[in-house]
Amino acid sequence: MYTTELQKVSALDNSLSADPPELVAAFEARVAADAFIEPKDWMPQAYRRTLVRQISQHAHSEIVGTLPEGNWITRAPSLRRKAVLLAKVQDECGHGLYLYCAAETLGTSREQMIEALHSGKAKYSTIFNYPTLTWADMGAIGWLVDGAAIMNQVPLQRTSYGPYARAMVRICKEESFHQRQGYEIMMTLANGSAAQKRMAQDALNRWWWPSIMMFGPPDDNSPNSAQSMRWRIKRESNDDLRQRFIDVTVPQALALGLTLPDPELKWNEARDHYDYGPIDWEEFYAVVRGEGQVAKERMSARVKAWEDGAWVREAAAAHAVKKAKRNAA
Ligand code: FAQ
Repeated sequence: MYTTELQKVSALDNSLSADPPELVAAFEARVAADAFIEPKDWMPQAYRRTLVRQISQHAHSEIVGTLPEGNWITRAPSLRRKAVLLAKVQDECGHGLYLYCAAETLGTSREQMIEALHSGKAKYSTIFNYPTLTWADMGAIGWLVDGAAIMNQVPLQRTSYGPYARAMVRICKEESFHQRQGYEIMMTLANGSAAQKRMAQDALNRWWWPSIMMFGPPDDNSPNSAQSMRWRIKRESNDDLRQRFIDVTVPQALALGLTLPDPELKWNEARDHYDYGPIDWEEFYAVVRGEGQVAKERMSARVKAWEDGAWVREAAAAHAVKKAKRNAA
């Protein structure tokens, strides 16, 4: 019922040829005052569209992001590691659900968002199109991928759309546990046998650059950034977050006794930051276009899960109808 009302609001928005200037001015004043915009508040159509795009992509990333790790649940090296990995994957499913719910408050149904993912219209993070080859990849994903996700998501706790900001508070708490469990796996391997240390180094070599790319294109080539920053959807730029991630993560790698696969990485006293080598943006855009190493497998796994789960959705819907009838009687 809630969604239906919001869908009406959304339909009304779409029927307007332009946003009324007085409503736009009031909206912008609220954003400038750092007030949250809530689902039933008036908002420009483009703000709504940008939020649905970003939040649904974020939700899809959480769900698709369970696949590389799911691959290792049955092969975790101990019962403790298996239980921890299972809990992490379960958290990520939960993150996806909070985020789909936040996007639904904007008048877009879960089915529409999932259809957009499966038909290739909606994106998900490039990082999940790389294969997980060894157990050390579970360490590297937790440490680097969750580490990058936290760096990006902490500012989103102050994003201007209330339901998204509130979802991010809980997600960030769980992501920091994920980051630590990844680092702990890396610590164990880096302090283990020579073969284990080699495995940790190999995982770092493969995951470093894709993690750096997660923050998105450079600021001067990021078409959505300027407007999203003005609307306070994004609070910090792609490059600033990327730099912060590198500055925090390099000392962690050094503490593990591992080396980073970037010969140009060097502390710059004058800038008070690490300098880093050129990023292969060709690779990034190819993965965004769907040419990632395991992109096809990822999407076919999601489509199969959706199709296999059809009977569960039908049963839940039939149960809801039965329950509503019983309540009405
Ligand atoms: N992958 O103009 P911008 C996680 C697209 S969660 C794919 O800079 P924007 C948890 C972008 O969509 C990870 N596409 O765009 C976990 C746009 O295309 P569009 C996900 C990308 O939106 C851990 C175009 O390029 N996190 O990891 C990527 O202002 C471990 C131009 O880019 C979020 O989604 C990319 N990496 O900034 C789970 C956080 N980067 O849409 C399991 C929320 C850019 O116009 C295991 N999202 N593109 O067709 C954001 O903060 C932003 O959307 C950015 C991109 C920063 C990702």
